[in-house]
Amino acid sequence: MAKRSCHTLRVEHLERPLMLDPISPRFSWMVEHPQDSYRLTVRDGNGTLAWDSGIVDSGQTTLIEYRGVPLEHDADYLWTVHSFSGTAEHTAESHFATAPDLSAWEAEWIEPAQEPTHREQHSFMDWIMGGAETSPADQRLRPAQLVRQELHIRPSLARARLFATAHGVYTAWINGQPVSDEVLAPGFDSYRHRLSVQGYDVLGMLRSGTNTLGFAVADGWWAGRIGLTGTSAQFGDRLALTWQLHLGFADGSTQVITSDSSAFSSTGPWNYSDLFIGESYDARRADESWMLPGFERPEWTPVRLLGVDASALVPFRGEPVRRVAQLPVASIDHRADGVLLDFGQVIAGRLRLKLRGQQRGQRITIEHTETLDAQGEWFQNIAGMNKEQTDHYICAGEAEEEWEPEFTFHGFRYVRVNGIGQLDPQDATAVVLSSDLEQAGGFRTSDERLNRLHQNVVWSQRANFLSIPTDCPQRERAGWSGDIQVFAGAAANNAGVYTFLSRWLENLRADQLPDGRIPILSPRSEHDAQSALESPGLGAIVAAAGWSDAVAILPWKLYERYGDPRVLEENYSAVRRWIEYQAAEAERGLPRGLEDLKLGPERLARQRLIYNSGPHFGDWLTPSTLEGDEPLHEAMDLAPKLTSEIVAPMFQIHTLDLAARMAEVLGHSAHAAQYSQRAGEVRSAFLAEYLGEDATLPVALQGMYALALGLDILPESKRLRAGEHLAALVRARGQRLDTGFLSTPFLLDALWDTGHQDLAREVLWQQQAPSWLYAVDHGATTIWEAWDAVDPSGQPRQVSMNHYAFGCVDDWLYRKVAGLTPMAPGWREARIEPDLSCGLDHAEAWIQSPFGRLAVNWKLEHGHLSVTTVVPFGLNAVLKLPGQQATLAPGTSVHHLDLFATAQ
Ligand code: RAM
Repeated sequence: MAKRSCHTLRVEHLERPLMLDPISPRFSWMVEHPQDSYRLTVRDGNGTLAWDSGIVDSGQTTLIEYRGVPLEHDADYLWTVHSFSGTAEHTAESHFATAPDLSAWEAEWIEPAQEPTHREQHSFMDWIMGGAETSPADQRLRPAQLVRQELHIRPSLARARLFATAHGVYTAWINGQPVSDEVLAPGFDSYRHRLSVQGYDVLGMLRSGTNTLGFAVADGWWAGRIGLTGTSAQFGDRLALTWQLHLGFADGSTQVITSDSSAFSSTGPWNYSDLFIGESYDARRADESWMLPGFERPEWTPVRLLGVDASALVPFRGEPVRRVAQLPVASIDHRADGVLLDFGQVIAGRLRLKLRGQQRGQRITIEHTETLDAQGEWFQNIAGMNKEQTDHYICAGEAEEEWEPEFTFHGFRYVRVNGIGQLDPQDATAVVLSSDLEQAGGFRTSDERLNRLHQNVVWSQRANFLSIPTDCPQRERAGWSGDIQVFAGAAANNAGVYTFLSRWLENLRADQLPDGRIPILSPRSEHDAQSALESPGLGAIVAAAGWSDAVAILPWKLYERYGDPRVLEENYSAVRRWIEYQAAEAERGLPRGLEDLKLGPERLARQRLIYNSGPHFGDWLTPSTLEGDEPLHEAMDLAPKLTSEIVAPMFQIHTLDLAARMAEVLGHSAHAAQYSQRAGEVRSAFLAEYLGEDATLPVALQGMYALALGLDILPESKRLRAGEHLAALVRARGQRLDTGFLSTPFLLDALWDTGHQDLAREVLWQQQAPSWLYAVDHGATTIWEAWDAVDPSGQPRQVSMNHYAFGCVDDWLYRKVAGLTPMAPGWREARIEPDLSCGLDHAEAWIQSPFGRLAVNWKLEHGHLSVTTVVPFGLNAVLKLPGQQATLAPGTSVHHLDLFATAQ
């Protein structure tokens, strides 16, 4: 394939976006030549020039801001880049479209005739006590709704955009054809504040004359069972839709058709459809003629009009959920308890089934689970509290029929099908659902276990980047801020996450409380808020150290990886408010042990600076705290009790440090100075209160030292000694890690940076639990929530098998094992320094940087090292090998080194 000299054209990080905010978008492209200057032009749909940058003497290829005439809403643009290199000119062009002006939304909300969904209010305590009683699915669930409206279209249509959203999740069709390949639109948002509107190009689907716009809408995140407690109707208990069709004609005229009183609704083939519980579909009632013009049935009822309300509407930003892969059956077993299918991989998705010659009315039941038990028998690792994960299909009785659920998904590797008789494995496919992000990295080595570990991370990322970043795709599917905060670095290596995470941050900010608290999860419903008020213990937590700090950590990570300061700008004031909340809490509260003591004025002053009170998750799930005989829910309390007082101030300091850096980048130098000063003061107070003479911390856990080192809390003079304490703790556990959620991302670096490189390698290669390779050796295909989710005999526990948090180690694999490290924001500078003593003969990795592909491939053979690197134009890379350092030219380079010679 010929090399394209100018390629990967993006606007606001997206290729050809359709719903762009028309305010000063930024353009980026990639080049295969040294660029001396560029020229950008933007033309509107009529070919009129909206902006001509003129020739700009600059090598810049990323995030160049639009400076033309104000862009229109709901308009199409063509943009062209001319990139000059010497006497050569390279050009490329692309398109983008802007979102309609949602403040001028004129369509009514329409509500299908429906019974409101059954409200179940389960509490955190119900969950702790082993699950609330739930009745059978068909008693508590209701059908999805169909809505149809006929449209009369004039001839000479030249442009057609459908904009739509729902209370619920929807699929739309025009004349029987789906308007897009999106799944579960409009996605999950903090609906009270934000509801995403999708835009679809539907020109090719409409014809002049009568057309039918059809929708199916189901409970989804809006009204269905979601979250840890599986409570229903957390945002509303009724389904509704609103949409506008914007038409442009050849003569230049335009027309807007909206959802209105001419729409009719009915139930269709779905008995019920719930995001968590599953779907029940009666194919005998499937009749696609409702999607076509001319359909009339007396049982269809007019919709109810609810008026216009655009207050929460926002243009959808980012990549929608799609069917991103399909997996064939890896093995099949016809057993007495049903046909057992193994897809060989834990995923989030659903089953597509082809059925042949089934009797009309035959009921097929499809159950899902992530693991079998040690004997290979059916085992539900997540059960109770509306987590059935079971679909039902009632056959139409045709010679051949095919079904895939529409409005649900499951976390699974194994499926048990009942009611089917013989099943040909060719007839079953696992459909993988995920937000459709670009793959942006790869990693491979000469060791299959490490490769599997990396693949496990990628799969957990795929399964949990589903509309929002979630903890797990079966039990909670909640946007836990701590989980994504620790995983963001790894995530950004594997996929283009900028827009996906920026959109989630919009939700997080929308959910910020008036007092500045950033919630532990987002989207956060009224039910979440209410149950925190009513719960004891951990259930009462609203904001927490290391979780809430995601509001600062995530933007900073994104800035580091993508070099885009806008994410800092967007989140800066939310960070400031969170910092003020922490300061106020520090002032108000003392840790439990000090409450009754009479503190001298100096200590009191120090304590008043440190955010070290209140309930937190602390270094959540620290392994040694879970080893006692207590029931799990009590044991889970231990890490928070032991570690919160130290962990919370460390994150307070870290967030102050980040705020100072954010302020610096954003040009708020007075703030930057204030925040560094405050960080210094809190740091000194913390060290005076908690750091012992010999660099000890009051809690002898690996995580405390890993955090103190990783978050740069300690003075330089104490770092090495603290590193020794950490190393001693690691050795005392037999070279096994004993870190929780918050500290795990820092453990290997903390050891490495304080001179314990061999120990870091041993922890990485460790095979006894807790360790990463233990899971790999025990058949994991995703990252587990608990290090010992499967015991040495193969018996699984009732925990999530698909939790990406501990997959944060993937960042280490890219940075240290392969050696790709970003050194300046947006990979403008990179260091390539593989760990040649990591125990491998070969490792390779690539990253899609904002400038293009950066890659390394190193091989060791009999002491001879060869390193091949690929560096894109615009990125400055240095290769560091034992005893030498080289600045790399753009393109491919090969370096050879005789390591025996270097060692002498
Ligand atoms: C669990 C979630 C998540 C974690 C919280 C504290 O229930 O699965 O991973 O962030 O608790």
